[in-house]
Amino acid sequence: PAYDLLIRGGRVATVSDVFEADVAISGETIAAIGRGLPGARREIDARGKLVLPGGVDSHAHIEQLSAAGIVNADTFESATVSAAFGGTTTVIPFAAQHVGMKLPRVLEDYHALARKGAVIDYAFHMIIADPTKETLETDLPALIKQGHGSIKIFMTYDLLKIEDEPLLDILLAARDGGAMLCAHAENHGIISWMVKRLIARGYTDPKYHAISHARVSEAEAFNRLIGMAALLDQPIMIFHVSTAEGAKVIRDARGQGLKVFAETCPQYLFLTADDLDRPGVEGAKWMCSPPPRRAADQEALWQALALGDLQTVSSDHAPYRFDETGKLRAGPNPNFKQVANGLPGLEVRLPLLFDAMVSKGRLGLEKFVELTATAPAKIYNLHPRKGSIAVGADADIAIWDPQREVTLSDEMMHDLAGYTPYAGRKLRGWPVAVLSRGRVIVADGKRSVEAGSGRFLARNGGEAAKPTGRLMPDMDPEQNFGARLL
Ligand code: DUC
Ligand code: ZN
Ligand code: ZN
Ligand code: ZN
Repeated sequence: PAYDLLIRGGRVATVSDVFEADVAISGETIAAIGRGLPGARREIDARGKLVLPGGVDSHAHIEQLSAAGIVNADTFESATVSAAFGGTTTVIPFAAQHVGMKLPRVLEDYHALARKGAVIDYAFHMIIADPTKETLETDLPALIKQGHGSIKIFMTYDLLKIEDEPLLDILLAARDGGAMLCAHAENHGIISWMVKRLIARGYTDPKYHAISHARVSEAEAFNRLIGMAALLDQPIMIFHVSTAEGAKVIRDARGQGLKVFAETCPQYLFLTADDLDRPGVEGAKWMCSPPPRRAADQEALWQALALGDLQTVSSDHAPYRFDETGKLRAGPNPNFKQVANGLPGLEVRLPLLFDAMVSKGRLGLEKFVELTATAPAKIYNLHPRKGSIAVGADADIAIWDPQREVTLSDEMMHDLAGYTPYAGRKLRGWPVAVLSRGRVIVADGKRSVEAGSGRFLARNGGEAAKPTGRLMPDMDPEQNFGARLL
């Protein structure tokens, strides 16, 4: 036979087209796309189904040690299996440095965990929490060259936050190495002040977590980060945009020609702060940072996705069990400040978006493919190997039944959080078979892939991480009395 596998008669979707075609696979890659392709050793009948690129989830916390010393609920195996069940075939989790840790060792440790457990392909963002001279001048350049083309920093969290001056050092190191700089951008002082005031006045329930992350803390930090990145002409990716004002800051920056990319997440499109308003401590299941906001923000974020101000929707998967090992680690009645932040979401990201975008028709199938696969693959320099159905690309494919109706429940999830924030929602459209590099890894609700078969994807920063070449006057020798600063 001409091919190893043929996906016959489905509707194929890319960012620009939807068309009926057979997709032929030889080995690990797509060998041909066309009508009436010749036989293969094996066929999958995809008539009535959609043949989509597997999702690329560019923001997920997996088996990650938090600064407070809690490891989240998943292993690389459970997290990537859950991703696969939801149609995602590439993930970019974090290799997280904490203060005092050497970055090369951090990367070795996360590589070892992923090598052992991952069932889909992966890259890493390197979290920098301790920007020493050694980290920035020796370790980081070497690690970027080894295929880690993106860095992440936090502007908040007591043990992780990077102040303005070291942030400039990190932006410069990213620029010198050609890496993307991703950021959790919230104003730390505003949040700390609000937390203390709320708790001192007895407002300790989970819902006050949403109030503590005052809306302005997001727009303020976006502005500050964008200003610093612009000073150095360094491209940035702003993670998890949650407010209308935050989206506007990004739109304005892009309007000025700055290389600012941004993502949002399903929790900001499908949840609001009211979801945290439940009896007792139950609302802790919906606590993440930034918090879900209001219906008007959801609308603003959809609009920003439609206009291209935001380019991707990632999960920010950060699973903690609702028990004494996770959310309730401080005891059965914690105040909101004592509850670990994060939601499980690797598995439901695509089905939630498919239901909203394709089944209910908001923005449509091509935009779904773009936001969930092609755009993140391009921004993080995994394209054309990942993120699209194209000849020569890895055969990472999700076959969707657009009519399958599923009611989400805690029990059906494959991650180890033990719950989904979306339980009870009825969705139409579900991935019924998922392939990674030509291997069927999930079909008809069954896993058929062994732990550790996912591969590391080495990449440099690529096109998205290249500076624009337009210098601010302060940094331009022709306009700053000849000073060479970059
Ligand atoms: N926010 C979360 O909700 N979880 C993980 C990390 C973060 O910043
Ligand atoms: Zn490495
Ligand atoms: Zn974050
Ligand atoms: Zn995150």
